[in-house]
Amino acid sequence: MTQQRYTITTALPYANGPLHLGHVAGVYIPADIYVRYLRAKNEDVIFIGGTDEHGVPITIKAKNEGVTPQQVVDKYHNIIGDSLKQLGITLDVFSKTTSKTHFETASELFRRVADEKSDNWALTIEETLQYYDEANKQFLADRYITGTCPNCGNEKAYGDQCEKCGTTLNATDLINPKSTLSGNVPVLKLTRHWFLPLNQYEDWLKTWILEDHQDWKTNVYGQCKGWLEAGLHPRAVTRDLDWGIPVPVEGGEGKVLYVWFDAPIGYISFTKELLENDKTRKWEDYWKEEGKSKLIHFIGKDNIVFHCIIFPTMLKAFNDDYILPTNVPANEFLNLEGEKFSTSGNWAVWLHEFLLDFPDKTDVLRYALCSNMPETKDADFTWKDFQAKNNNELAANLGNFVNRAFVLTHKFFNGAVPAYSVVEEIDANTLALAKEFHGKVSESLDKFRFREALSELMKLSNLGNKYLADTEPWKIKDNPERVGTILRVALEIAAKISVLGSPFLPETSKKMATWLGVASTKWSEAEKDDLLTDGFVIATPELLFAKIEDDVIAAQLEKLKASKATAQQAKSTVMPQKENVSFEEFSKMDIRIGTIIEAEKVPKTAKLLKLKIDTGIDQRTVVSGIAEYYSPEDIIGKQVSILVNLAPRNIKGIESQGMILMAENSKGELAFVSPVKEIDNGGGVR
Ligand code: B3M
Ligand code: ZN
Repeated sequence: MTQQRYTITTALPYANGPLHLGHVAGVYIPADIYVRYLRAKNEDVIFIGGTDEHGVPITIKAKNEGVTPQQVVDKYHNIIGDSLKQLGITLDVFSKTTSKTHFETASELFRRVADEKSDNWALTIEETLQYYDEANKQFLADRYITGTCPNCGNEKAYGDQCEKCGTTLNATDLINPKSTLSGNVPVLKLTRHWFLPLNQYEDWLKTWILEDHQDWKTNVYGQCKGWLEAGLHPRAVTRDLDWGIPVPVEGGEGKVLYVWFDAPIGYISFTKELLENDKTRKWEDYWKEEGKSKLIHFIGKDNIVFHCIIFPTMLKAFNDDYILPTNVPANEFLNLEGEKFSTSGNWAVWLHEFLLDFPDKTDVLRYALCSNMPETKDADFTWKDFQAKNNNELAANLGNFVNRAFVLTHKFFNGAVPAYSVVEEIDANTLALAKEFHGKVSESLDKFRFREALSELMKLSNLGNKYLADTEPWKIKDNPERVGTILRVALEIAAKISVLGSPFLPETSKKMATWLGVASTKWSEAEKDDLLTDGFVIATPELLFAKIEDDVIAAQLEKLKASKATAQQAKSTVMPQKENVSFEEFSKMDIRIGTIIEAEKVPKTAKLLKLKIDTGIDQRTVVSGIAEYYSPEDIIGKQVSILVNLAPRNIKGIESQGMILMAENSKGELAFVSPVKEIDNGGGVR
């Protein structure tokens, strides 16, 4: 059979943080299962991945951490790449959009469509009004502007989106816009940008997607339909920003390619890097029509418009015989314990941390995420469910079946694979049923129905368990031929599982194949009834899946809650800066150092202390809400700061003549603001 060629891509995550299980379930697990399946079928596949290293998310992270964007992306590129490798994601290349080849490829393709004199000229130029921060002398990317959402009133909406109600916004939609760089109100200023005129491609896109690709997943097709029916508009493909690939044509000074223009081109650049020194294959085989490669993008739902509408339009506009995606099996989102994953809120299970805590449970994670993949709607990862999947499904079903077949073979035949003798009806039926799973799993995988495919695999294991329960070989006396046939059927089922399970549970499958002496794990082998060799001595069985105890799960839940609490605290510690005051306004406040000479509780109150302070000017009474933090006997003699010209106030019937200054931490606890060396009472604070 001739090989089909495939170009399989995984979304390029921004290199501004590590991967969490949401990324893994939505993109990498399905892509890797699919690729392993294709390779087992002997197809010609390249599997492309890498990190997206441009765009505002990176510059914001750099700014927050006080490092350069390059430092940010280098750090996370490595963390992400290492964790994917450890999870067994078999990418052929894992590159980055800051690579030289990518820089050149993206620049060249931009030039190709931006050159007014060329036949491939496709972009338009428009002058638009954009928010500008006069203090920082720069145009503001949407993420650098916050304001009130016109839809829901959220005061912290961004210039491109309100994260509270989910509405997509234009920066100019925001009420009371503010620059996050200076805090100032930005002004509108003219700027020039290159646009991809999506509207000109609308009719073509409608035919290509709505008519020719009705086979796409309904969630993907539906989103595309929505976009196309709403009508497409020209979309800017350049930005005023100093991090990215510089616009490589005249008039582009100070501007960079929009990150969503350069990032998908990364798939092409990375293919070039992969095949750079390959003697037999060239990158064009996988990207140009003549290679007849099927292009499949694995992504999450928030990237659908970019991969189904914008990138195909770009490929078309390049006018150079590029292939278009055959399918874009995008997934919905995975939630965590009922809430959305949140990087800033630290509500996440990070892949690299999972791998540290459970280094030998990569297959279990793959299983848990695949059986709960957000294929058609959002799904939820819970630690309890992870434990249940391991204990009740992998250990109790699959592990148990394999273990029983192995133990019995060792008990009755010293581990040698028994030959078939008389095949009774139940054996023949079971073998016939088992044979069907090759087709069933394949069919589900061909349709990108990964959950269904995995559940078929588990049904094969059920079949094995049921067969042993029905035939009860351990009860058969004086009929070794009968026991032999039964165990042979059971072992053949295990062998089939090792082949059909290899895309899902690669480590487990490999172990099983080795233990059983399965010579070839090519996909077509699973159609046979005799994958095994008579007399081959199978390995002494080890436990395939160890149970996960309750305390391990409880510890993970604790960790999750604790990290969320830390994130909340970090967020709430720092109050936003108040409005500016003039020096005159500040100087009106008369703050002095004084010494506490008397202190007592204010009766019938929990928080108040009545203090007598020697202010250097006089001795006066001040009521202060500090009783939860200081007891009267401990503070006599302490020096404190006091605002002496605060108008006297009556508190619980006592005239309070001034205010003691207190510092407050994130928990709301108070502490005196005292001089670090003794100052004469009456000394001024300025
Ligand atoms: N970096 C957005 C994301 O991480 C973007 C994907 C690019 S794929 C070419 O979801
Ligand atoms: Zn809103």
